[in-house]
Amino acid sequence: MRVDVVTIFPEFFSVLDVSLLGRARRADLLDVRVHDLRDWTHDRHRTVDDTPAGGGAGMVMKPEPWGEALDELLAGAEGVTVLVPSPAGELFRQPLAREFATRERLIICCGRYEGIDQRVVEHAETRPEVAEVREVSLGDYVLNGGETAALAMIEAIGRLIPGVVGNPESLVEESHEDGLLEYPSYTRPASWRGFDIPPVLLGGDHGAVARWRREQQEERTRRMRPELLDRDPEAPHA
Ligand code: 6GU
Repeated sequence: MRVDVVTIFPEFFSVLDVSLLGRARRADLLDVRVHDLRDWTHDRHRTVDDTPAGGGAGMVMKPEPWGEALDELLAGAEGVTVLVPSPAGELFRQPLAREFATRERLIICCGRYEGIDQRVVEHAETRPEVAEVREVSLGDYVLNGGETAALAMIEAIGRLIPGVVGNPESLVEESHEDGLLEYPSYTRPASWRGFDIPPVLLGGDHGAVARWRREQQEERTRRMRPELLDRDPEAPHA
């Protein structure tokens, strides 16, 4: 998979050199290319923002540099998914990560300030190289820009690409893969500071372990995230 990131803070993405995703990039499983939006400006100050039409606080990212960035990154491409991180987008959840992990090419447009001129999205939707434009939010809180959200999305998507996570079985028994939260995990020692590993996990009865884990998943989900129990786990926007 190739991922192009357009941002005014390319340094933000240096963390993609480390850990699992760094290894995946060096193994050519994941081709992440980070671009500075200001490279597509033409004025001396490399201006990327302007005041909002209609008035109001803050600044809005100008459409022209974004249009030129997309012109260049889309040249000769087809079937590209354009992601625009935004607190006003659809919620990014595990089913969306799974969907985007099947794509050959992603372009992530990281906005700052009050966001990007909406016509950038509208125009991108008309481009023949673009399969879809998705405005996506991490959750109901506000970040200063799309960069942190883009990193989270790249990690959630990237780890689902075959070969990125060493043991694919570890992808199955995880929070949100079956619509429930994960069961709690333990390792040695059996007793630590007066706290014991639940005895069923040490008894060797695999059926009993599986039943206990399922109960724990349901109990934890009811306690932490009761709204998940009423939802179709395959429905990304339910
Ligand atoms: Cl994707 N962007 C911003 N700026 N804030 C957010 C977000 C995205 N998701 C949650 N908060």
